[in-house]
Amino acid sequence: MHLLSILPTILVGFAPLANAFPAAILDAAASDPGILKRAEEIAKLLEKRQAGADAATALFEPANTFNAQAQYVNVSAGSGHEYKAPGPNDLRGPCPGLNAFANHNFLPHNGYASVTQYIDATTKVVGMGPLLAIFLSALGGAIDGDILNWSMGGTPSLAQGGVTGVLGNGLIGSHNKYEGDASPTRPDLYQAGNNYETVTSQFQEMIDYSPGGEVTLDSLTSFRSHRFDTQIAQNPRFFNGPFSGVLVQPAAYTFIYRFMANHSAEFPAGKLTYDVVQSWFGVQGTNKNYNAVQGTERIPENWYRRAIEYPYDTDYFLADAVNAAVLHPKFLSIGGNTGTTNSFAGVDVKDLTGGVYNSASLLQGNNLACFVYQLSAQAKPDAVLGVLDRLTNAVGSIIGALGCPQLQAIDQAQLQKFPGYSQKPVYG
Ligand code: HEM
Ligand SMILES: *[C@@H]1O[C@H](CO)[C@@H](O)[C@H](O)[C@H]1NC(C)=O
Ligand SMILES: *[C@@H]1O[C@H](CO)[C@@H](O)[C@H](O)[C@H]1NC(C)=O
Ligand SMILES: CC(=O)N[C@H]1CO[C@H](CO)[C@@H](O)[C@@H]1O
Repeated sequence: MHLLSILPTILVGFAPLANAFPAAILDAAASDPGILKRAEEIAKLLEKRQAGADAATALFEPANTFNAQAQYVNVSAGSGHEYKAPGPNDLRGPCPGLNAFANHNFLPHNGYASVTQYIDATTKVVGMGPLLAIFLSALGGAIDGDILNWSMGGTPSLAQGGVTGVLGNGLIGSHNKYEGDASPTRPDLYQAGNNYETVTSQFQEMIDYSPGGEVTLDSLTSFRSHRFDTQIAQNPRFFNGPFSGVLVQPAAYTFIYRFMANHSAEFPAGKLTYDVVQSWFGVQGTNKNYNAVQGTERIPENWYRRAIEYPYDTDYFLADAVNAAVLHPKFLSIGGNTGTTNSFAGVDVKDLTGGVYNSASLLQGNNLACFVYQLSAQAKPDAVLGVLDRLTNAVGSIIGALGCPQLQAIDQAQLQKFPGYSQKPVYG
């Protein structure tokens, strides 16, 4: 039973999203026989899934839907959401989506926002599904901030962070917890000394992997495979973490197409031209002469978000992540280089999880989803118990619905031999 699969259907018209907590949604879904039947149908379809990075599109966006008025995101002069470049004290970081939101006043311009603000902005501006939005936003608060608020860049100043005194180190300081290696356009922390600046040559490579004027989910998946191999070949401390690698890395690639593509009646599932992706990434110039200007991520004028009926929620995202892993099984190899280039060694998932999962079973049923959610809850083992309620609730409800096997803890010792894991980051 894949209950999460049908949530987007029942969530149409559900408002306000910020108050939509998973437990309530799941209870409603679980008691409706029609919905259970639909969940079974979707589970069967998923089993028959064809290889192909975008195989999930037909499944999760079954009808061609486009509503110009509802999907238009007005960022023109006078809209209140016109572009404004960040000033020297504004926080920006490794996430182009969040940077752009702050540049357009969909999030506070200083880059420090509350969990609720992140949930609102991601669901409204780009159509992230509520479960994914709650999960990612609450996790940001747990890992990077003071639970309620967190920075999309580095450590906030006291003036930005207010009175709590616990500010967190933001997304920039979340290496191996949230932020990880082999990102699309950002460098690896221990190779380049920063993990957030857009590297022009990596952006150019993404375009080169996407011939025909368009960036697609397939082209992004091939590009990801290339980035993965490149970092193994170039970064002696490359590390593919259990959460940052297995869950966040696919998001960094699929979000580009799923959230940045422009939508129209002709292309209801989205079309991502070079100029649109260029704007979102804050890149100037033209193909072969690009120039990334840090912090200038911008939502294009005349841009239409994904269909209201088809939010990109956890089930859709996980189907994309699994499809990518079916094409490139290495994406699920947890481990890293051992201090020299091309020395990648994987850990045995069985050892890591005390035998609860193994690498073959990760691709079966809901196991991959169970695994990453369970790991996310451990991302901050040093946090005071009890203060993580919001995250624990979000994760707990999702795991409950998936029927996950019990995972008590992961064996961190398995990861210590990788310098990219054991090295303490400069910040964070
Ligand atoms: C609360 C929601 C979100 C959180 C917590 C979040 C967090 C992150 C983090 C930690 C990274 C770094 C991952 C890495 O090391 O590769 C990242 C990268 C990225 N994010 Fe987000 N993000 C969120 C929403 C979004 C949205 C709405 C979009 C699209 C509009 C987006 C697009 C991206 C992309 C494309 C990257 C990869 C950047 C690159 O390396 O080229 N994210 N995000
Ligand atoms: C966008 O906002 C501007 C400023 O408020 C307004 O003049 C314009 O009509 C809006 N565009 C659309 C298509 O609603
Ligand atoms: C989005 O698509 C519509 C319809 O084709 C088009 O008019 C609009 O200019 C496109 N927007 C961008 C930013 O390319
Ligand atoms: C400094 C700051 O923005 N603090 C906020 C943290 O989040 C809570 C809950 O949303 C807000 O009330 C605070 O203003």
